[in-house]
Amino acid sequence: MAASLIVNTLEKSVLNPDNIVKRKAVRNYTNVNIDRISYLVTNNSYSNFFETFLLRNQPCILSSVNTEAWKSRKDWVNSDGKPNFEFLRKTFGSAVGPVANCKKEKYSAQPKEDKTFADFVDYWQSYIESDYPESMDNLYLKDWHFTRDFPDYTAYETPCGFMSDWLNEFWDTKDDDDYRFVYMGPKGSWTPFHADVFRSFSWSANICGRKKWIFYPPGEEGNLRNKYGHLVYDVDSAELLDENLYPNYKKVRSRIEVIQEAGEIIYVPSGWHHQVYNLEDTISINHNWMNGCNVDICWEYVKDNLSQVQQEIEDCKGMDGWDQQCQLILKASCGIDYGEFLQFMEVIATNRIRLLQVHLVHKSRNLTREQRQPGSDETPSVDNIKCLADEKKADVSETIATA
Ligand SMILES: O=C(O)CCC(=O)C(=O)O
Ligand SMILES: [Fe+2]
Repeated sequence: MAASLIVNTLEKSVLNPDNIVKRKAVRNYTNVNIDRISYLVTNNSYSNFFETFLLRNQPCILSSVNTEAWKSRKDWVNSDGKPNFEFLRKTFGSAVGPVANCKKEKYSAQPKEDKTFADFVDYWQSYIESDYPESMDNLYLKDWHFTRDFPDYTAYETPCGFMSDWLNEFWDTKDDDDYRFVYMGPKGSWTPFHADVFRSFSWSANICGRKKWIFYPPGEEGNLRNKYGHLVYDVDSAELLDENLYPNYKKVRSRIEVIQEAGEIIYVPSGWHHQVYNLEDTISINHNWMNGCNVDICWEYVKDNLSQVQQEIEDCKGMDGWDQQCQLILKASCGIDYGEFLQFMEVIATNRIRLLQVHLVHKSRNLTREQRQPGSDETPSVDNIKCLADEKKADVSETIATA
């Protein structure tokens, strides 16, 4: 399908510019300061969470009450709050995950290589036993697709506020990827400055250990680029003070630091750039996710990326297959192309239309026979009922709220 047709189809749907304007109106980052990262003791109602944090795109921390029943918080952690290495090695040792070297930088990223989990645990224990020496690498197991590797081990329950997750719902239908991760790293491991994939939301729960998060509200990242337009790798590095290299650094208005304790969950809104340090040996569960509250931000991001790609290869615009080439580069650089984004929207829309149909059939069943419209009492298909059963209650209220 031609790119312009895909854009039209997308923008007439949930990406309708009128709705985007309405959503933008409630996002206000100008008054954010450290005191405004809300702390929620118990997860309040979905609609409250939806209005206050998802729609407004504002961060918050949920207390450890929200994770205390999780199996991972019992099985993976010793009574002294340290990782239970014996249990972890015995149960998950054969799995393979990407391990980053936090003391190295290559092409503005920490170089990564795959390791078995058993090897990673061996390294981690010897690093602790040697008292984290300067001479040893600091290795960080990151973006490990734990749920994909151990689908029957229910390590955690997704908290209610994060359940409307279009991204994982879509990728589960494709059966080849997901955005559910486990991170494990020793004291001193860290994640360089970034915003999340496609500008999705993320949530991150500490199973044990503590993290320090540094946030910059959307827009501030422009002041953290060097004169060549490259985002700073480490927001704590002295190079930012070089006015010649970072001419806009002095314009930064808002930097928010917060410590996340064991058991707490942090919600990272769309497009908020952040840098993260493990202050102790730390294990966390992280999801990336997207829904009607941030899909416009993600779509804008994909569109901006395409424009950049088009500019970069503008000199060969006349060539056959130029559009397709741009889409290929987009997929490689951004993780998704226009065709896949459209497919994503179609799957999500179809699931929600089914939900609404079932909802209407149920509603009509509650009407008296005389009140019913002709044809409104047809039995929902097995497919519809299955879909309703699969969907969380949270999604119904969101569908109605964003429709
Ligand atoms: O915990 C980390 O090291 C990084 C986590 C992160 O960037 C995220 O959850 O978005
Ligand atoms: Fe992140």
